[in-house]
Formats: sequence, structure tokens, C-alpha cells
Amino acid sequence: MKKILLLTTPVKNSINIELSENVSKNTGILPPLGLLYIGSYIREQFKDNIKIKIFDCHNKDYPELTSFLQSYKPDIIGISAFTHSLKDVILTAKTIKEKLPQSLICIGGPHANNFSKQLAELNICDIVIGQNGEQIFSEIIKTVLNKGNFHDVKGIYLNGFFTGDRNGNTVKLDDLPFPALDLYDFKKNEYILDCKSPMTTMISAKGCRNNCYFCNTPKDIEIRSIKSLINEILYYKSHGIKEIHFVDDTFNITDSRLYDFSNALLDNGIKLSWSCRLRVDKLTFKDLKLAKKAGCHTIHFGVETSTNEGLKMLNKNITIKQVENAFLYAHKAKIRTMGYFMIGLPFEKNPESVINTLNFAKKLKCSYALFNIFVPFPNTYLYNKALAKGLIKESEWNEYISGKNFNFIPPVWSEYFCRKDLTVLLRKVNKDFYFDINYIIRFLSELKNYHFPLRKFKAFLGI
Ligand code: B12
Ligand code: SF4
Repeated sequence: MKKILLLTTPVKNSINIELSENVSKNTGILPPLGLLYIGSYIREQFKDNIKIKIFDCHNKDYPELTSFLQSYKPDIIGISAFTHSLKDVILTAKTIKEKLPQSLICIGGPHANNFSKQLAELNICDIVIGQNGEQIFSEIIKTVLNKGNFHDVKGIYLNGFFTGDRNGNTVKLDDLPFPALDLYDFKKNEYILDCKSPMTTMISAKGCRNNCYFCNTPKDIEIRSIKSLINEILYYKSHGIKEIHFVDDTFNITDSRLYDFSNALLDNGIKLSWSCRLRVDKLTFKDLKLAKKAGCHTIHFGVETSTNEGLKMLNKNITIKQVENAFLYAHKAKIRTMGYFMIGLPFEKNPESVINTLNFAKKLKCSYALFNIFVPFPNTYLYNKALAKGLIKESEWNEYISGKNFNFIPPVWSEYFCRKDLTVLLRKVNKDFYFDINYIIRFLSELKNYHFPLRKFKAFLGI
């Protein structure tokens, strides 16, 4: 019987320096949903011919990883890689090679999806998989079990070389078995913005129809049926889960999605506490009222900036009026709001424009706001624009991605601000937002309704 290990890496060397450590530390623990999907799929395929474990190292260190590897001694290992902790991906692969030189090391996940070729060229593993892992990882296991040839598995980088494009159908989200809850201690899950525990995450659709100039979310869309969502929720509820956070980029991917889902929860008599990310342009008060009735407690909105011109320059395809309405509807429906904002955007020429964003967040009365420094990310429109303007050198990200520079600090849009100025401004906007007397009164008046108020308080203090 082959032993399989699905692994997230420790996060000890992240370049994610936008969030203060205190905020990141208090965000909570979310499950590695992608690995739980792969786990349940391969278990269904190979039943008793394999043994699977999932080891989530996100909040662990290398000695824990090492002792786990030595006690479990897996034959095939699948690592989920994030771009921001590439150094940890390399260290994790090295640790495995050192302790278990005979094992087969495969790497997938968001970093592999974005930079599969460059990852393969690092030569730190046997196989790189730059797409959804369920089917391909299963083919890799089959090849090992049947002593086959990995060249027959299409769509992978094998020892640095691509095996060719895949033909044929991929398994639909609706047809996948539900994530393998039993392979992961979900009781440890805690999300700073959740209301009930135990909680877990779910995905109801992949991809996004929009094309915001700062974002590289895939455009291929796949939407699950409401029936499949309800069945998954019933399965979770039967395991005692009380809260779901939907991780879709856009939960209201179709106009009727929020309404249909809320209706289905109510029709099936399901009591659930849940939250999701919505676009502001598709919302009506009627939808939000129904969502509240169906248990929705918090909605995340990507607002980004405070003017219509700015939104247009980001190709966000929303208006300030729509943003204001969405927040107003949410308040009226008594749903909490999380607003995401960016500072240092290409059209922000002075600190006043950043302060305008802060004031807009205050005006919207966001229950929470997260301000981030804008970083042009490779494979986005604004990254290419920054290159063309000479604000960024291609070599900067390239050196990081090719493992040559781990002192890398992601470059900002440096036309009007340097990173140091933006860091000072970021501290200021975060502090001004959370230490505003009106905000504190609002927060205190709702304290009794908050889950983990201490965690939230600690995170805010660390801003
Ligand atoms: C939940 C979440 C988190 C959780 C992670 C929980 C966890 N352990 O997975 C937390 C809060 C910890 C987190 C942190 C961060 N996140 Co985050 N996060 C997400 C989010 C919203 C959902 C992830 C998810 O569950 N997806 C659903 C599952 C089913 O898909 P999946 O994870 O991609 O897995 C599939 C494939 O990728 C592949 N796959 C995954 N792993 C593996 C492994 C193998 C071996 C194989 C073969 C395949 C494979 O198969 C899976 C099944 O189909 C995504 C956005 C999104 N909608 O996906 C961002 C996202 C993954 N995060 C992102 C970022 C940038 C961050 C942060 C830097 C913080 C920030 N500034 O936002 C940190 C970095 C953490 C780190 N390790 O360094 C980026 C990643 C970009 C990149 N190139 O790496 C994303 C894509 C958001 C975005 N569009 O920018 N995040
Ligand atoms: S920012 Fe949100 S709406 Fe815009 S493309 Fe990315 S996922 Fe879609």
C-alpha cells in the first residue's frame, strides 16, 4: 500500500509584508480546501490501495514537519505552494529530499498555477502540476501503482520538462466527492470574521467574469449547482459544522445566485451561519434581506478606491453609487461588511488621495476594513503597464520566482510614492480607521454579537 501525504508548507519566509504580523497571526486557521478535495478524490479512486494523510504546516515549523515525515514515511508527497512563501516551498522540498530521498515529490497549488514552468526549472521536485489537482494527481498515483511511465500523464512538468497538453474532460466540481473532512481536524478552524464554531470553508464557483487590471484570477468559470451546495452543507452539518465561509472570488457570479442559494437554505430548513464575497453591482436589498434571513452574517466587498475615475482605471466595472448602495443595503439588512481597499494605486498622486480612500471607508461604515499597499502582480494588466513605464524591472520578480533573491520586496507603483511612504500611510489609514471614536462606539455596541472579540481586538491593536 502506497502512503500519500498532502502538505502545506510552513510560512516562515513569506514576502507578504503588507499585513502586520499581528493581523496575519490573528486571522485564524482556515483549512487547505484544495488538498481536502484532492484527498477525497484520490481516496474514492484508490480506496484501500493507498493511505492518505494531510499535514497542514501553515502554522507549524520545520522541526514539526521533519518529525512528521520521519514517523509517517510517505511514498508520494503533494505540496500546495503559494508564491508569497516560495522560499518555504523550496525549504520544504529540500527537507523532504533529505529525509526521504526515495519519495516522489509533486508540487501544485496557486504558485504552480501561476508559474509552473519557472517552478519546474527550480529543480526542487519531481513533478509540477499547474492546474486543479484532483485528476492529475490521481493519474500520478495510478502511474506509481501500475509502475507506468509518467510521460503518459499529460499537463505536468516532469523533471523540468512539459509532458504535453491535456485532452479530454475534467471532472466537474459537482461530480467531485465532498472535501475529506475526516482527514483534517476541522475543530481547529477559526476565522477572525466568523460567528460560530466549528467552521469550515466551501467553494461554490471557480473563476471570475471580470477583468480588473490588478487581478489574475482565472477567467474559466465553473459554477456548482445549488443542489450540490445544499448536499455539502447537510454533510457538514451532520459533522457538527455550524459556520461556512465561501472562498469564491465572487459568490454572486450570476445575478440570481445569492437569492437562489438563500432560498434553498430556507426551503430546506437549514440553519447555517455563513459569509461570502460579493460584487457590489449585482445586489438588491431584497437579495440581502433574504441572505440575512438565511444566516448570512458578513459580506466581503472589494471596493479598492473612492472615485469613479479610479474604479474605471482599475477596470473594476462598478461605480461608487453601486458601492454606496451595497453597503447601505447590507447595513439595512443587518449584515456586517468587510471592505477591501488599496493605497498607492497608479492614479494616486499625493497623500490626500489615500486619505480620501480612508474617508470613503469611514463613510461606508464598514464593519471591518482592510487596506493594502497596491503591488503590481505578474500576469496582470497593471504589472505590464508598470514594466512599460519603467517603474518595475522584469528581473525583480523574475529573480524571486527563479529562486535567486529571497531578500525580495515586491515593488510598488513607484511613480508618486516610494514603499517607505506607503508603509507609513498604510499604518496611518489602518489606525485612523479602527481608532476612530465612531468606529469604537459601533464595535463596542455590537460586542456581545461578536465571536472571538479578543482575537479581533488583538488584530486591530497590531495594525
Ligand atoms: C482561503 C485562502 C487563504 C487561506 C489559506 C488556507 C489554506 N491553507 O489553503 C489563508 C488565509 C491562510 C491565505 C493566506 C494567504 N493568501 Co490566500 N487565498 C485563499 C482563497 C480565498 C481560497 C483558497 C481555496 O480554498 N480555494 C479553493 C480550492 C479548492 O482551490 P485551490 O486551493 O486553488 O486548490 C486547487 C488547485 O490550486 C490545486 N492544488 C492546490 N494545492 C495542490 C497541491 C498539489 C500537489 C496539486 C497536484 C494540486 C494542488 O488543486 C486544488 C483542487 O482543485 C484563495 C482565492 C481562491 N478563491 O482560491 C486565496 C489565494 C490562494 N491567496 C492568495 C494570497 C496572495 C495569500 C496571502 C499572500 C495573503 C494575502 N495577501 O492575500 C497569504 C499567503 C499564505 C502563504 N502560504 O504564504 C492568492 C495566491 C496567489 C499565489 N500566486 O500564490 C490567492 C489565489 C488569492 C488571489 N487571487 O490573489 N489564503
Ligand atoms: S478583483 Fe474580483 S471581480 Fe475583479 S477580476 Fe479579480 S476576482 Fe474578479
